[in-house]
Amino acid sequence: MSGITSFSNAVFRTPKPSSAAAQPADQRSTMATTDGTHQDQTPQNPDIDITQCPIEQGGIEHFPFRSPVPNFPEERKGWKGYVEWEKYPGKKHAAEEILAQYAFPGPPEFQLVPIPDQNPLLEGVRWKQYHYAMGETMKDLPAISWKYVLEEKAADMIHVLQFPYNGEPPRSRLVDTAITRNEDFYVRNHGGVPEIEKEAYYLELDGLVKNPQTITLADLQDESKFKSQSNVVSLQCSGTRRIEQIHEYPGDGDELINAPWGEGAIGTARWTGVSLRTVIEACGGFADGVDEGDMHLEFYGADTYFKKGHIHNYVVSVPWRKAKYDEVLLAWEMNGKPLPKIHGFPLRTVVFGYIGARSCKWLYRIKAIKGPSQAPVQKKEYLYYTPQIGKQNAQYSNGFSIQDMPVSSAIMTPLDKDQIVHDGFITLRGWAYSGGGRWPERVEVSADGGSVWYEVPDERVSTKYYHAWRVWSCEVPVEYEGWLEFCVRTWDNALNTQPTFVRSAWNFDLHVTSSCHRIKIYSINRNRPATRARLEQLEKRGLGIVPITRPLPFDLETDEHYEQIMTQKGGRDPKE
Ligand SMILES: Nc1nc2c(c(=O)[nH]1)N[C@H]1C(S)=C(S)[C@@H](COP(=O)(O)O)O[C@H]1N2
Ligand SMILES: [Mo]
Repeated sequence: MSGITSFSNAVFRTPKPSSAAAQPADQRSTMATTDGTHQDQTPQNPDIDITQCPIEQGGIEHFPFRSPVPNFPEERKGWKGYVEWEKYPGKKHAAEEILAQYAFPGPPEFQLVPIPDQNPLLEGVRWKQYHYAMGETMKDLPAISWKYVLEEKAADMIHVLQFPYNGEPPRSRLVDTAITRNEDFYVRNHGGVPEIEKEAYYLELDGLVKNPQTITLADLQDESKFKSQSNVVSLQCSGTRRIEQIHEYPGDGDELINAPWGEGAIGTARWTGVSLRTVIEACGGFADGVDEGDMHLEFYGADTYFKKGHIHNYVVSVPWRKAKYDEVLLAWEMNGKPLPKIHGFPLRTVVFGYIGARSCKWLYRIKAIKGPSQAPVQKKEYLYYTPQIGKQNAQYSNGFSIQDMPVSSAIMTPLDKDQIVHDGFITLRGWAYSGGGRWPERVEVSADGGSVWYEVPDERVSTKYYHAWRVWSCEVPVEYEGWLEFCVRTWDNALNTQPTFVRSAWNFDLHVTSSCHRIKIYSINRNRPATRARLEQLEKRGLGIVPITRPLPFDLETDEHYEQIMTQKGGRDPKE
């Protein structure tokens, strides 16, 4: 090899459960073992006693608690499940030392192998165990959080992850109404649900404001102190429709894989609260000498978030530039009702037109800071990489930070792979949304994969708002039969539209799947004589035509008919 050291190409193939053991040892550690369990990947310090965590299930009864059981006290009376980490570096450190003594299971592989067909789809074993490991004040959070799912969410939610809870409603119901019912609104949690008593609630305002202060909920709700504001606003998780990227081109298997969302991680509500601007003004504005243009407002959520062996409260920020125009609400009401516990009771931020991640739930503190938050959710997550960036070269600084959501849409009925008997028209229903104060102007659907587009008539698209989606429905002419690819694309008022294919907008962290949403539909057109005859034949026998995968239990035609056609055709074979 002419004196040059040659490196053989390292090839990593999709693991098949039965072939896992045949992989070289260094690769085996990153994948599923034959019994379906997963090996730990956390490097361990050999000098300390490593407590092996059971990895098959997340039940507390199997957890190897340390003795004595740790106790990180709650910060405030009447705030169950709120442990303050950000103010106490020593406490963070102590908690992280405990975490390091466990061999937690690594993230499961659910991209190169299928996501299990069950509900909840994923359990979140390691997340439960991180919470158990923290002892007294946090060990019950997985159970408490699940209790609120059962109490506050619709019984038929698709539980994408049991803990931390991530769930989306059934597709059809989500677009029945332009305003989403609270029990159907998707939930995206990074930790457990804190239980905060309304009377015990207060909000801290500090950092670079002129007069730091604390404000109670009663103060915020007092019209003589703060004028309330109410807006229809959509929240969309930047992971919405991630499953399309996972299916076609898998990406980062970090905690993002715990939110393998379909098209339902979006919802719209009328939120009521006060504008963040008025609250900053009540603090006398920013401190002297501060350049308003640099300012961000950092939001602290009372839940606990574990990341790469570290422990945090949920912290994000938005620029003052956004808050200044009354586009950030401190909300206590969702559709005329107090915020559900799981949606941030008693107070959350609602940031209009931005990714859901900035709308901080269980808000306990707002700190005025220079520039964006350095907390991991803001700095290290919700980054958008180019397709050339991945595990091999990703850095926090070479992705951009996602704020405004782009224009996007989805077909919610029918569902992918549905087989539909129709009379020349198929009804599609869905949502269309654009962030950043833009709104869907035109929704277009196609029954042929995107060559011919039909405009959804304006009267079939719901009311427009600056900061909310529009739900739509449309009858599409469908002459052809067999598998057809239906798709939707939306134009917003700034003339933006959607990338054509998933691949056009693939990114390693699998965020913002904004490409045209595509579904495959099997079309059975009753207007066609042969189809009508076959349907009648089936009906006489009390049979249906779907699923098309089930074979017909009778001969496809009579021998007489076959002979007649063959005679017409001059036989099967040529004469000469
Ligand atoms: N405190 C806190 N706020 C949070 C989160 C969280 O885990 N903790 N998740 C964020 C994300 S990623 C989204 S998409 C929205 C979801 O809001 P919802 O659960 O009320 O629908 O909340 C955001 N606010
Ligand atoms: Mo999100």
